[in-house]
Amino acid sequence: MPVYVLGHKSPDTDSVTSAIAFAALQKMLGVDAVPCVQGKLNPETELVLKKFGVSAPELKTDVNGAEYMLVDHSDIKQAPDNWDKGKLLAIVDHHKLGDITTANPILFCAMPVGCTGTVLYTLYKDVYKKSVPANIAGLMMSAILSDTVLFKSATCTPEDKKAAEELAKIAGVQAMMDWGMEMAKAKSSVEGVPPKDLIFRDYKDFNMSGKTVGIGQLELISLSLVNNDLKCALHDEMQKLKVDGNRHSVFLMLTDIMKEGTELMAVTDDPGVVEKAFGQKLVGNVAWLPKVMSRKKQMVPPLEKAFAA
Ligand SMILES: [Mn+2]
Repeated sequence: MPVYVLGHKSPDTDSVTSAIAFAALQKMLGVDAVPCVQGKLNPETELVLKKFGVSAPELKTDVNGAEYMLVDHSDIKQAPDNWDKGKLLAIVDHHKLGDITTANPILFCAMPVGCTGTVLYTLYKDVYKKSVPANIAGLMMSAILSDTVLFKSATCTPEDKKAAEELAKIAGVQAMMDWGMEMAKAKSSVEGVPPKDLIFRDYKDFNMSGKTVGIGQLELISLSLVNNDLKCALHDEMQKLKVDGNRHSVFLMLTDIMKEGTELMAVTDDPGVVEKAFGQKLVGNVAWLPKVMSRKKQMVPPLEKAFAA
């Protein structure tokens, strides 16, 4: 019976490439591991897989009765359906500890670094003493560039930079930062993409003091890529999403990776939470948050605090 390796819902580059890289490591250890994704790939991830000649993992959103491993999350809201009706064998992650629990002992490896790819590099190199295949190294390096926003994010650690540089050598990539800019451009593409798909490109639901809070993020090389018409369309979709999922709030971070800040769009039952969390009032459903680039480190913790207050 295969063991499925899955990243989170609304997969980003780290979730997809970490499923591939961890499945490859498990295969080296004799496990019949199959990498999977829980949703459509974003344009950046597609570009990354193409560059390193790796095919897209199969789609799987339900683990009922299956053996499986998780990468890049440990939150129930981001996990596959029926996570509690399958057998979870391992978690490799770099987020805050989520609410998934197990009846049996599992392999659990989480580190406070900027990317699951960095954790996996440690597993390959230091724990299992395996060399990383060149194409897998390319995927892991790309994930680090993506998750750390070219090493600019508040989540980036020296370990991430070191891992990316070593992986670039293994992958034979000379101009790592040029490749990072190419990826950022692909990540920024909004033209012709339905607004709903843009919201779900990098989207996560959170449980904050018993309330469902959705936070999407679009990383852009320029905020000007999202014009007013598109903003209105995004706002309409956010409203629908809020009603459909019985959510308390839906936020969309429009993150300008060059200016290093986020324009936060909000649809919420309580606009006061934004002011409580960030000290900024919403003006026409938006607020500019200077220096905020990381959902994990700069959005979720202050919002959680505001919701708990
Ligand atoms: Mn990640």
